[in-house]
Amino acid sequence: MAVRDYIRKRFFPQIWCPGCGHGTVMGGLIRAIEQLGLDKNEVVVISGIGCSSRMPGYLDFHTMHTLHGRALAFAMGVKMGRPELTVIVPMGDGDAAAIGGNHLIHAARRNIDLTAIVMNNSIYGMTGGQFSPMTPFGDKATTAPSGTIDHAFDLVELAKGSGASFVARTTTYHTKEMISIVLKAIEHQGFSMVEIITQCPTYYGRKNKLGNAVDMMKHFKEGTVPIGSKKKAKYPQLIERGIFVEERRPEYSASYLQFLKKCQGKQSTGEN
Ligand SMILES: Cc1ncc(C[n+]2csc(CCOP(=O)(O)OP(=O)(O)O)c2C)c(N)n1
Ligand code: SF4
Repeated sequence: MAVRDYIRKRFFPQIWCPGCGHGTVMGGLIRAIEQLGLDKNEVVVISGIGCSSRMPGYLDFHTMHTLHGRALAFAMGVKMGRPELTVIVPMGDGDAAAIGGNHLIHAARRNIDLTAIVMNNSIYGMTGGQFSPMTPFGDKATTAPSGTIDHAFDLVELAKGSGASFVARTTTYHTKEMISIVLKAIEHQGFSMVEIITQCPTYYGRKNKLGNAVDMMKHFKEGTVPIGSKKKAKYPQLIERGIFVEERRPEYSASYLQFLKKCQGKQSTGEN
């Protein structure tokens, strides 16, 4: 199938600004699903609210557009009810790390088989450029005209520390790497968190004088290195990309089914 076969053309043109990275992420996700050969009926894409969260509207799978920050809670309900489905959750950095931060850490702790794709553009795009928990210290936003005094999360470390069994980071510049990482994340049986560093030229780029979308993507090229690169030792400010964690651990929806069977067995034998 071609990329257009996975798109709901009736909802085009899409809402994203020219140069926004969210479309590149959507293209990467479609290519990963296509390469995996998944049937459209097997895939559910669930989002909250935000520019990034508009994605399910354009994708021709089973989709849900829910509440800001709560996508993982809805996704967990779907996965528990229909564990055979592949559930993918596109999120913004505000959606995932601010209002939805609690859902993120607990989904990771439980190791439920969901794929969280966090589009980190370092800002709240949809609501006009407020700073998010991923805005770097000192950077500007509409709510921090002189620079934020908050320190940003390292989303990879947060997911690792919370128990996610697949944790990765890539950028919208590194599209081939993005497709291969998203594909592995979907294949992985357990909670996967993929941070994709992406550009919001309209707010974060403009407020911080980072140039246009191409300039911002050049920055992703120059400011990141593959995990284990020697350059990182010399220039510690470089951000690492790649797969940080890939481990097999008991998956939550499967453990729950096993637990149910065990309880039902006890009931039929009259055990407590
Ligand atoms: C409960 C609730 N609080 C706040 C909002 C307003 N709101 C909508 S989207 C958004 C932030 C979006 O930023 P992010 O999640 O980073 O995604 P982006 O738009 O940058 O892709 C906010 C605060 C809302 N819709 N619901
Ligand atoms: S405001 Fe930013 S995040 Fe939202 S569509 Fe425009 S460029 Fe993308």
